[in-house]
Amino acid sequence: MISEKDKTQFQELGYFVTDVVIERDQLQSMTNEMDRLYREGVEEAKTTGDPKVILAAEGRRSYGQVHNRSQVAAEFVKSEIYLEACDAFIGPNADLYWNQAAIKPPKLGKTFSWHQDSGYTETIPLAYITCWTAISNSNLDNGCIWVLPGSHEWGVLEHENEEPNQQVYGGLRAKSLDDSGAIPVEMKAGQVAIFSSLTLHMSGPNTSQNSTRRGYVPQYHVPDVILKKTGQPIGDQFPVLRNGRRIN
Ligand SMILES: O=C(O)CCC(=O)C(=O)O
Repeated sequence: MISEKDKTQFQELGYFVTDVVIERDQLQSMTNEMDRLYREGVEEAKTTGDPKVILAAEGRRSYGQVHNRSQVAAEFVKSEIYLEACDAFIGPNADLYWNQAAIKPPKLGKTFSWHQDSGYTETIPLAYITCWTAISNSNLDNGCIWVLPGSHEWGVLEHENEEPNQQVYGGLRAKSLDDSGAIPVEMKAGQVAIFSSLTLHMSGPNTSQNSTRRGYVPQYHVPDVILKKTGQPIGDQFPVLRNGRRIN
């Protein structure tokens, strides 16, 4: 699934995009799971009776540690494409480091600003991989991701806090960035954008009328990864590959 050309592009530009590599029935199962998480979040918010809390749940972007809430996801994170990517870019031993369902509902889905994943959490060792998977079609209208090719070679940039507002989710954003070389990564359902945790990326708003953008975003790292700031273990630490073989 991953060619020598893909590997070279990953080394040189910090990212590449696969063909459609996820089967249709798997996409449907993951869609169902992501929609369930979204529905559960909204239902829970409704119990508060607070319109602000409900609106926040309706526009919510991210659901973490999906593998703990979905057996389908716990299997899906061991899909062949991910294991191949681990073997190519992490090594024969790899763990799921973090995973999230990244949902952008129509009209409510906002911009997620430029950042490096390593800008959020610096780990030892530093670099890991993100496998941004289009569970539904992802395009400029519904808020696809953008990348800055070559930015994986810029080191960890300084990031600053960004307050949420009507346009952006808020969180951390890379400081003083020239994003003139940015390119949108439009994907069909079943394609995967594989990039380094040092590659700068962002995603735009969902301006569509009725297209929910569903991304599933597993990240992989070496086993026993440490958070630099604390010296403590960090992440899902969910083994997927040992000695080049899938963990069952
Ligand atoms: O899915 C998105 O919109 C962006 C997700 C992302 O960049 C992240 O969580 O680091």
